[in-house]
Amino acid sequence: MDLGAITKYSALHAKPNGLILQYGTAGFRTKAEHLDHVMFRMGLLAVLRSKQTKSTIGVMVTASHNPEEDNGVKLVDPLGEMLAPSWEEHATCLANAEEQDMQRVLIDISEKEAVNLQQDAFVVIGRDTRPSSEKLSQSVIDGVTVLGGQFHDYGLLTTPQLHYMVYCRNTGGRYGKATIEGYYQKLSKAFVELTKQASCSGDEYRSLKVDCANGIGALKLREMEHYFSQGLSVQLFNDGSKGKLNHLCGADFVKSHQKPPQGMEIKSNERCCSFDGDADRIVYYYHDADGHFHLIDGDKIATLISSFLKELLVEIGESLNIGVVQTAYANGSSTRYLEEVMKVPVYCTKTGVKHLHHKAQEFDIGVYFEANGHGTALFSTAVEMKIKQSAEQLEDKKRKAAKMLENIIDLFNQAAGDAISDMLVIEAILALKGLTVQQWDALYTDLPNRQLKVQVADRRVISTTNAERQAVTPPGLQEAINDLVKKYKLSRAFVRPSGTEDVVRVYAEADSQGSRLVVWIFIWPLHILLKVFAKPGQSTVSAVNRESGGNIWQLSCRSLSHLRV
Ligand code: 16G
Ligand code: MG
Repeated sequence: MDLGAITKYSALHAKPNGLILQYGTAGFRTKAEHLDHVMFRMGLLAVLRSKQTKSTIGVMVTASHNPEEDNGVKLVDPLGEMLAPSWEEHATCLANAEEQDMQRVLIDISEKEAVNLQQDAFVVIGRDTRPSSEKLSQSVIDGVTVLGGQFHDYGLLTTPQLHYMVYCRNTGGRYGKATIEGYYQKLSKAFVELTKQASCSGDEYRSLKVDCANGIGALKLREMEHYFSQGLSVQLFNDGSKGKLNHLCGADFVKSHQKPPQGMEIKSNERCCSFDGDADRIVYYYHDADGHFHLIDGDKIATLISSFLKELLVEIGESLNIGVVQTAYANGSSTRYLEEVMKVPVYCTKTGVKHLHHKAQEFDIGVYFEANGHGTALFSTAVEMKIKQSAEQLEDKKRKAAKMLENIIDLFNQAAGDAISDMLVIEAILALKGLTVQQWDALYTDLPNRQLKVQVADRRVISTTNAERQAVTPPGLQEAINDLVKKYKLSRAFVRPSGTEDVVRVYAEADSQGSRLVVWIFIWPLHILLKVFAKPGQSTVSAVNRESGGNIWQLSCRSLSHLRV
């Protein structure tokens, strides 16, 4: 390690005074102008991680669904996975080190992780379309080169495409070719093969409106569309030609506002979907004949996919273990449908892709989705081999199902949830099953639900357990939530500190007999409870009444009294 060079170049990427950042759920994220030093230092860290794992490491410059002015960075581990937790701590430590401590911190990390500094290092870099991304990715490259690492800059890529490249490079090309062309060809070939087998291939199955959040998804989908146009025609909206990234559009906007994006004309019963700013999330939606908006989120996507996979396994005659992984945000109706109707086991993990991904790896086939649209399916190596053999050996009908499964496996991006790949999987399944978007939506009815964010003095006073479904501290908070929840049918509520913003999130759902307003009335006392518990020493009900001007608690209890169990 040339410590002199590191000091010299680090000074050119100086850390703003007093700035403390944390490697959160999906890396570092903040205003772009505060990130130059973080990028340089993540270039350094990627080299150390690459030397330690003797593998290619990825660095993605993006802030996903955040406003255009923000940016962020995350490291991608050898199998396309999120960075290991112990290295997240090193990332935080390195990002926050004062200039004079940089050398010591780098040496500390190398010693703790037994990094062989003589080992070669290779880093691949991708970036989204934010105006700040190009310069910031150059700072990553500065960091990589100063530590003697080799690199390949892919330039503009979706986040899941970078995960795919890392996975391909570390598996000797077995997963696919580590080029953008290789990605397009692998997915499109599988998709076209699948849709060829669909008996219903009328126009309504072949066209889809896509809101690209004015982000990288538009660019990449446009490059890719002619590869799969035999099976699907896509009409792109919010393609970045005029609107601002993630502004009033994209998967996050549609999911959290439960309304369509701006800039998209929707006729009744037309199938539409939205990507987020870095194209690793997708949600679907449509307007019914009465003009009502229907959102089809990650939960319903997981249901469609896992049902289809299960049906194929039955046809092939294989009894493999298939599991679905969700988070606390999954709508109670989806969990009930999967467990009781589909008879598929469901597991719950903490929020954040890495938690779901790791859980899903425990199954022969693990399908994971967050309600917000992050997700994919993972297949164990043994399953992939078995299905390949079956596709060659079995008799006709079974062979057809095995061939289908083989193509579906190829169509998923198993390195990370991927809006483009998920979109093609969904389109293929709908075409093969002859399902309209309304029929898909009708699998079950979501319980009305609401989410709020609450600003408290220190969100760390809230800690949780049981996959974030129960509050451990402050004492008494969970009991107060329990008291509230047990008054309403099929109700569930939880609070958790956000991993990406300085807020606490509150979620509530209840069978409110069609009235979404009721859930609002249910969630407000939770909001106030949080504020109260953040200031210990007050009696709950009196403090809630005081904070709410004396009537929210009463109002909520009265309005919901007819629903009490
Ligand atoms: C990040 C996570 C996402 C999670 C969200 C929750 C990844 C790639 N992304 O966007 O999975 O749902 O954060 O944020 O892991 P929160 O902790 O602020 O609620
Ligand atoms: Mg994203």
